[in-house]
Amino acid sequence: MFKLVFKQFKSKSTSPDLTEVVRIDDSVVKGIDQQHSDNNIVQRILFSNVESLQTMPGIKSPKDWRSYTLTNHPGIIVIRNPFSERGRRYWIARCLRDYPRTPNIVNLNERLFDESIRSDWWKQLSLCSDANEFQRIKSAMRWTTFGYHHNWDTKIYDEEMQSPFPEDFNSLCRLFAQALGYSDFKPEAAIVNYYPLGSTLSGHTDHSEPNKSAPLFSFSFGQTAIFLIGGRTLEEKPTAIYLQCGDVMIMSGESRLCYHAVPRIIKTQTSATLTLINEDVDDVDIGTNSMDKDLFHDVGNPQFWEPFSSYMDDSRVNINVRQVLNPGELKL
Ligand SMILES: O=C(O)CCC(=O)C(=O)O
Repeated sequence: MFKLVFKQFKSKSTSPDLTEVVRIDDSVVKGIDQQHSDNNIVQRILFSNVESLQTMPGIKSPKDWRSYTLTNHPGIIVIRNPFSERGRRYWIARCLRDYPRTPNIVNLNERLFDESIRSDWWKQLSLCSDANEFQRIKSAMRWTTFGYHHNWDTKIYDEEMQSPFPEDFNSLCRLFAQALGYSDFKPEAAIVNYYPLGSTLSGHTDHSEPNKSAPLFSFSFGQTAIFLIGGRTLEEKPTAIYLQCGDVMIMSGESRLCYHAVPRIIKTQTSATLTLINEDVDDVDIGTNSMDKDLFHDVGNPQFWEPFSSYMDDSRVNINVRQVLNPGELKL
């Protein structure tokens, strides 16, 4: 059943029927829970400890977050875009410019791309003046990993295969983990997935982590994904939901080991290159979160932001974060 639904959404020859795709939107905010034909209900939830949370620049106040669960998929939580426009731009720029650099690992094949591209993809893309080569380099980037690197062949994490986990992103993950009551959550492995329009991610479960009970955090930016969340086997019919720019999805509890996939990316927005003037960035205290203050400032500048905006015009970026070690363990 999972594969059939995946195929229907993926199909290039027909437009998929989107009527059953769950849209988590403001009708729920007005107090009406959404009910879908398969009895899936989207319910708004409130976190109890938001008052005490120390938030970060670029994130809305936790008391204004809009968070939802799906009754048919216990453990799935979606926080609808808790980022400001500047915040979204900051994390997009980190994912494009910084995270695909050495010592992080990228998918780019050494037979097709030379070392300069594999060690600093965005820089080489920015320097490239040939339109065909630009497109080749741009569309080839599909993932980068940091922290513990997932070995896609053996599906095993290795103590020797790690690169530093960025401090700012560590702070971001911990903020959301704390909001959900997972104050001991340690972000230890991250995959940034790059999805040009037309790309997909097929059905899988994430079970390589020795720690399978810590939640998985997923941050989506750019164009909208149709995301399928199924059950523990491929027999169960998945639910399709939209993951939109800025959404934070958490796979916790029962859903942590469920099948999921991205069969389609839908273009829903044109990136804006407007100057951001509504936040006084110079007064923002970046220090405690180790954020890149210059970057946080620069993303408000249209010239600086233009290449990022242009990339996101036909792409989606997703950062997927896991805890690898069990509580109390210091290494694998
Ligand atoms: O792009 C997404 O939303 C899902 C990514 C994912 O499932 C993964 O990286 O394992």
